Amino acid sequence: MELFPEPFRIKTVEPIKMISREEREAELKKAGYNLFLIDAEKIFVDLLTDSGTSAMSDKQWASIMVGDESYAGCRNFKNLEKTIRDIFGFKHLIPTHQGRAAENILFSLMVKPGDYVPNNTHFDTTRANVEANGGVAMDLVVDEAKDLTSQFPFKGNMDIKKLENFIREVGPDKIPLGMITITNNSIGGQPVSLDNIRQTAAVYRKYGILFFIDACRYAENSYFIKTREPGYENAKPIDIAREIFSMADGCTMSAKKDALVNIGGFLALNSDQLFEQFKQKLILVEGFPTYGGLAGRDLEAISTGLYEGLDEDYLKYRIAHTRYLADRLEEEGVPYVKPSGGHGIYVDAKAFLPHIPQEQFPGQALVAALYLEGGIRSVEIGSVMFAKYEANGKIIPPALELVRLAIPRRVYTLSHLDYVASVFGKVRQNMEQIKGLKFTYAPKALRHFTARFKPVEE
Ligand code: P70
Repeated sequence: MELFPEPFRIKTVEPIKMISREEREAELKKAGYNLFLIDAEKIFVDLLTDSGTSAMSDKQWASIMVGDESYAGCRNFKNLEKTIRDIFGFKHLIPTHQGRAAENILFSLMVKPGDYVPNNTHFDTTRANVEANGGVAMDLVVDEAKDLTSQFPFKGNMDIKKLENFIREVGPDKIPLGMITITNNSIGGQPVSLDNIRQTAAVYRKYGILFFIDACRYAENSYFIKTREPGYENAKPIDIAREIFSMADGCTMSAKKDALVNIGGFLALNSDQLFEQFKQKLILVEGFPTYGGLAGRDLEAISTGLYEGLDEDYLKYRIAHTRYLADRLEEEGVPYVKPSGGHGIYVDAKAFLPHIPQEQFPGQALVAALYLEGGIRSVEIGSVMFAKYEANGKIIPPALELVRLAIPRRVYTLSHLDYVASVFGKVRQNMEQIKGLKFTYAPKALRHFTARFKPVEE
């Protein structure tokens, strides 16, 4: 296995502490077996998300110090606008406090009841924002995505045939915009090929549909294109990114991922007319157009982070680091979505805990077990997050029941990852004792954030 050591050294450390098993057990019960409801100080290795959890560089912290906090016309906005034009090529920038605020502005102005929005796979906040405006969020990912063991290099791809059939079926006038999410988070952080983005763009263009990219992990996606797509092995990630976005009309971005900051996002686009509308909405819900939902210092840290996130040495380390955890889990006999993704490993909870039926949330049960055994925080991406229900209340479970181990950028060392793999080994030894869960409280939308559970037999 080729390892690529961290292309940085550590200048500041943040102590973490392991509490006792008894304390962890009490914390779990108190939180209703929902790890979102446990205090971060009670966690040892936090793999809940790679979003907003990056370690900023010395240069990014220096950027914070050159923040210009003028209400209007701060220099950091100009700088970020320049960066966005350089990397993404879009004319207009709408800075928001995070990705979902960009989604809110985009969909609330473009989607009306009865509309459809196609995507390879909508992320949950994207889906919720489409649905909140009366739209239908349609997922049209390739079939390879459903085969967890397939080594297909671009499992995140859009199924181009399904996309075109879908547009014909509902009619392009019912589709105010089409999207693609890079990388495809919900199915395992799997990349989309440049060829597939090109074909997706061509289909949208053919039917006169605006094309927006959900760009959260575009840098990791660019690196996968470089290493997996013939013809790009000598291209720089930044040039691949430029090529990707040259095919789109705009993008939504959560800067909390590949821009390596702890808060921030944006919407970027070419249309002057849409920009005018989005800008008015931005003023209403976020702030004046030259800071949006952020402070000047945040805008500057994003500018710096966008370039660092595209650095080839950084990306080589990032992808090798994630693959290291995959290889260690493989040694422990843990089934996960193959090939390993960009920002995390997605464990197949249905295969790992075959004695727990889907209606008893095997993913959530595994999340709880990993915390109890080793103080690890992960997140369920399965029935808790995505199940639908028949009118009589019967569950319609999603195809996949996954547990995501998201890896914060530049934060954990290889020995943290070794530790995570060893905890899986221990959980496996006592697997039969792990019980399924049932809801004691479940809100209607985005329920995974606040739901509560208890073990089934209680
Ligand atoms: C994650 C976070 C956010 C996200 C995304 C894509 C492809 C938009 C957004 C929204 C959310 C999360 C999930 C579970 C636990 C904690 C956090 N993804 N599009 O970790 O962006 O969060 O900035 O509003 O992945 O995957 P934002």
